[in-house]
Amino acid sequence: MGSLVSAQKADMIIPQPVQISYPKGRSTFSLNAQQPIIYTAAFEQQAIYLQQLIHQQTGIRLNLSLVNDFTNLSVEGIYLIPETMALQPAEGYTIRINQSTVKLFFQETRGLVNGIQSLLQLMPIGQYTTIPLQAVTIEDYPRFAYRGMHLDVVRHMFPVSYIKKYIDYLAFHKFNTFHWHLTDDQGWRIEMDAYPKLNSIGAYRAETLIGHFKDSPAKYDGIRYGGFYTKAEIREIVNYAQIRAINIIPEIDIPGHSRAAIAAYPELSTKPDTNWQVATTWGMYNRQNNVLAPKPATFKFLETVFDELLELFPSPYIHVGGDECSKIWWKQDPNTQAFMKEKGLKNETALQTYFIEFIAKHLAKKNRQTIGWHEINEGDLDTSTIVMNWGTEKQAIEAASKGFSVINTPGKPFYFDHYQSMDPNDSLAIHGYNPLEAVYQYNPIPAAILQKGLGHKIIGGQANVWTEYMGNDQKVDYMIFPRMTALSETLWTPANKKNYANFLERLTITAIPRYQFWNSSWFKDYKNWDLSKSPK
Ligand code: TNX
Repeated sequence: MGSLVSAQKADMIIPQPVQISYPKGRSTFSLNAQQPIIYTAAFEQQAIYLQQLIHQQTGIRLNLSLVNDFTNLSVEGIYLIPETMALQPAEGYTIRINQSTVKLFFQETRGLVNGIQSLLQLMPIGQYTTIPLQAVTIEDYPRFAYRGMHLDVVRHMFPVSYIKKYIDYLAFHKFNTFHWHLTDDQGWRIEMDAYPKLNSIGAYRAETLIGHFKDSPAKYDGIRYGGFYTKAEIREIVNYAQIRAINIIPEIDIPGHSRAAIAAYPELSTKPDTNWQVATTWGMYNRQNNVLAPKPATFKFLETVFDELLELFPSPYIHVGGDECSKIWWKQDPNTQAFMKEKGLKNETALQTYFIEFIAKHLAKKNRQTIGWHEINEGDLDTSTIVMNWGTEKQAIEAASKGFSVINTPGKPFYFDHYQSMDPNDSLAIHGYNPLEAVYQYNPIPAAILQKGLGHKIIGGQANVWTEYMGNDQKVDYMIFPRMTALSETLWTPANKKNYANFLERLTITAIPRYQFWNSSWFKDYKNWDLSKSPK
């Protein structure tokens, strides 16, 4: 048990805060187990969360002290103080440390959780009895309102314990959104009562591709693969995320990427007589019929399935996918053509818009807003839907110019399924080169959007983690770290405060010891792969 330790400097916090100031003189607060965490009833869960994290990280177990108000500040301890007046922008917090108190001010749970992360970064990792915290004032709030990480649990599935760990990664990095990709061609991963075959059939594939999907001949492992999250598990995860102020946006991907649903209920497809299977390979676009057919049974299916989803997820936003919906299957199907004629839909793009608007209207009735991948605005879509751009700046500019709010997740550089090195021996990835520095330097608001005065249309950004080539948790960790840490700063820190060299120092001092503490993998060779290397 060591008790001699130097305070971690606030300058080492990641993502970099808006403002840090040190008072004159050199006072410190000595944290020890005699001091309580002092909180009001509304924030009890976060007080317990802080207590647990300090204990895990330092060995010091603080007591909890519930108060009605903060008229008495004479006790030495950590005060969690909600403010009634809006002193900082949304999700902001202020930390004030002097020799007798640590005060964390906030307006909402998210601000408190963000402040907790900074406070923990002022403490070392290890076993201690006393920790000196240098007197400091930190005033902080995010640059973007939407700061997300996505995870595909279809191509490969991960245990509930890992989903929780992933949510902890998000909280540490001051993200506020977990985008959970729950259905796709290769599996349906969420329990559904009204359509049980989505689970008994749709949740399992006969086998999985080995190697890259462009390899020829294609090789398969011959092992049945799958599973799904039960409603009880999902409730547990949603609750876990709520304590950490992480909103979970669930995605059910329609009208394309629907092979798993079609394998379970072929009557929803354009070819009900075909013996459809859950997909066993990757990259289905245009290669296989994976689209829902427009017919009454399908629209009933969509309403029912999304209603079950809404019962589980309190999120104000629901993701309906909408990406890579191949139009050829609708073109070839006489019944679909008859439906289009009847509804006056001039082409298949208009039919895609019809699908998205059908479900968006249904969700709006239940006070939820729809998000879809950028292809949803190929036609003439109502701008109340939020566009998630996975293309280039071009698609972001197009959507913002049309009046959509945009979440920017450009393939370059926010796809963490792409390579982060050009080392031919690097672990298999889909393609590309998105090194750490590219993630750090990317401005989520493209210059052309700023020039048009549409900067406010970019509500934030996100990295997407498609798991075709990530068979287990360690591989996911390897692909997201340290890029996720860079992304956190890209989305949080004011653009004029960012500095890559300084980031790398904080990465080494603050973030990497956390990866180790969490027992997580990461890509260690990040310093050798930067923007000066040219892509393959
Ligand atoms: C395209 S990005 C997809 C995913 C794949 C990904 C691989 C998007 C909305 N759709 O289904 O996993 O490429 O990078």
